Amino acid sequence: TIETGLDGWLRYAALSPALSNAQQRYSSIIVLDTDETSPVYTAAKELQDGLKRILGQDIEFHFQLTGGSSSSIVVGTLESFSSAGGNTKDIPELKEDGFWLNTHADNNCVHIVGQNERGAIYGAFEYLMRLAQGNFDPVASASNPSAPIRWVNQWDNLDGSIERGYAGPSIFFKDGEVVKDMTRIAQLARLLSSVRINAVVVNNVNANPKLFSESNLDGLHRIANAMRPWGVRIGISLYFDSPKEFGGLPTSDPLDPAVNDWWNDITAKVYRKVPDLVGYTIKANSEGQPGPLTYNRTLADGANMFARALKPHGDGVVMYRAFVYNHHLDESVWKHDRANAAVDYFKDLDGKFDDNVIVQIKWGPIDFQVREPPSPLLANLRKTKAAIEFQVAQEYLGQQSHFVYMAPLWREILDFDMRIDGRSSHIRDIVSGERLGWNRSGYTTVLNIGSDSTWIGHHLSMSNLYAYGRIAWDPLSDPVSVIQEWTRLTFGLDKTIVDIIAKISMESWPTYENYSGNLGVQTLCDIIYTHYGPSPGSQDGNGWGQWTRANAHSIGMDRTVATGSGNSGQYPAEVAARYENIETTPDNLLLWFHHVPYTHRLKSGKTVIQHFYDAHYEGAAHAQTFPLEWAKLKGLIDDYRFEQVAFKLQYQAGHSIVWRDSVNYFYFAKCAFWLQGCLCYTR
Ligand code: GCW
Repeated sequence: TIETGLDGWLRYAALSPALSNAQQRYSSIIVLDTDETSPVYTAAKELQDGLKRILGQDIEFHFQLTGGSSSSIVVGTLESFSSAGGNTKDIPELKEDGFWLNTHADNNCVHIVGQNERGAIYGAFEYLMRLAQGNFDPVASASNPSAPIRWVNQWDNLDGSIERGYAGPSIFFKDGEVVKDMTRIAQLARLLSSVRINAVVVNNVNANPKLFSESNLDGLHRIANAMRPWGVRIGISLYFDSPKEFGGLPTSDPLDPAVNDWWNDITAKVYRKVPDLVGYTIKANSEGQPGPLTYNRTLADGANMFARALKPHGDGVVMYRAFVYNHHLDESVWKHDRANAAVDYFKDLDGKFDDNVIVQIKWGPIDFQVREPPSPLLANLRKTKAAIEFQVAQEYLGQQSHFVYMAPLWREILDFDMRIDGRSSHIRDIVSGERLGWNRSGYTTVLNIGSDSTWIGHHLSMSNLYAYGRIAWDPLSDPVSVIQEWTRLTFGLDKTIVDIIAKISMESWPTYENYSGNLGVQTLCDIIYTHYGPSPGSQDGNGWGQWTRANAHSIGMDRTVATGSGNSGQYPAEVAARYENIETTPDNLLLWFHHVPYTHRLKSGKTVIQHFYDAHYEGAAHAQTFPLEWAKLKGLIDDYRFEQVAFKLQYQAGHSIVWRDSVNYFYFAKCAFWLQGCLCYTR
């Protein structure tokens, strides 16, 4: 059979006889739930299927735990396990979604016990994924999530297109409607569940109110039903002006009682179809979207309106996006700075949001660039809870035509210490809720799964989805171990495969940064529309505010308090001081925070312009090694995926040269005359 990629990392490839014979034979799977739609039942079916594929064992189901059950795999929730007489005394405290896995329980049994149903399925996947890697080491331990919110956001449009999607049409929508066939949706839920992602927001944040049509509400019901057995809940993105444009009201003013009634009614309708809706995601007053500011109300007024509509129905939350900024900024004003927007808009509203509102903050102040400092808003909300937004979609990182493994980038952000009030404040501890005592916060990511059999457009890019799940669960997950695990599960256990894929992956981000945009200048791609391919000239001279302020002599955004936009001052004191001072700003963020002559010397001793030239040559040269490394895997993995990845890496190698030459020529042309002048002068 052809390995299409559809199973992702859940291939459950058969272990070699030497390995599988070393493993014990199981007598039965004991599932402590008879409801066939429950994640516990799904977990048991997954165990049955997985053990057949990995170990070649045919194992039957039973529903009762009896004293004599030996060599069984028992799967249940803490509640069902203890009421069936299971021994819970060794199980430490489990948090929501956590699980206990004991592979050497009494009578040669394996115990998989979830704090809830999701925990049970997570535990089952954990066990299967260990076996699939040939790992039979005994384990008796609990695993708990760092944060309760571990979501993904699809940017799917009702017409079936996907904003920033690079893997074919939507699996959720087609021609204005939810699709009929739920096969791919259930398959996606399986993949998400295996990496402990607990919710999907199914439609684009640039939302369409026609999502509320009767047939689409029925469609949401079908999607939720298809995903629920895997423990994955759904949420939806809302269009702020729906009352006006869909409901026929004269206004969408969040303080208008008729508008509130409208949202309350529609929310009740949604809950009738999706009783476990996880919540709403809101993009408002952002990039032309209407929002509360349109009606002279505060962002909190807007968010709270949705929060109150959700409140009577359960634990649903409003994920209110902090991506609010003016996209008609005037670059001629030195102090204008899009990076200031999130703090400017949200800081003073801290504490004014209802308890079930979470502010969803992109990890950097601008927009998923190849390098940014962390968003200062992550250190400016105390009482209002937050979630960090990552982007598995490689919008600015080569759009799945290039491969960039993002776990190291995410770790760098999560490991960053904001020093709130002069105390240790790693971003991972802020978003987990620990640092500021929040009870509901966490992670989300933009995801651009499509109907392509690779799911995401590039087999290797699926590692980013896997890594996202791992990191949201445990932000201390090691990017190298994560890619190694993913590789074993996705391509095979052979050490050469694991070493080569880990090597390419770990080198991919620095390489891309070198040939796309270094020193914190951002990804020098086309800014106006595609966000793909080199176009350094497009950064400036428009209202989007992703500027470099490059002229013939100098380059970079002056974000200092002393002479610039004051952005460095949005960080807590210690961090602010570090970025305010050019000496203590790391070179990789130099042009993010400072405007300097091209002849400015870096800590390496090189000038900025020389670094640009050299880095682009080094980056492009390094990208040439990827297809060569990959070629060593011929015959070690299946031909189908081998060829597809080989093609992509070859393309990337070629395109990196286009990047190199476009960027270098652009800056050479921009400053060559001036530089020549400098040289003559110094001579
Ligand atoms: O990065 C920009 C994207 C838009 C996107 C927006 C957002 C969904 O280019 O395509 O719109 O961010 O995050 O809202």
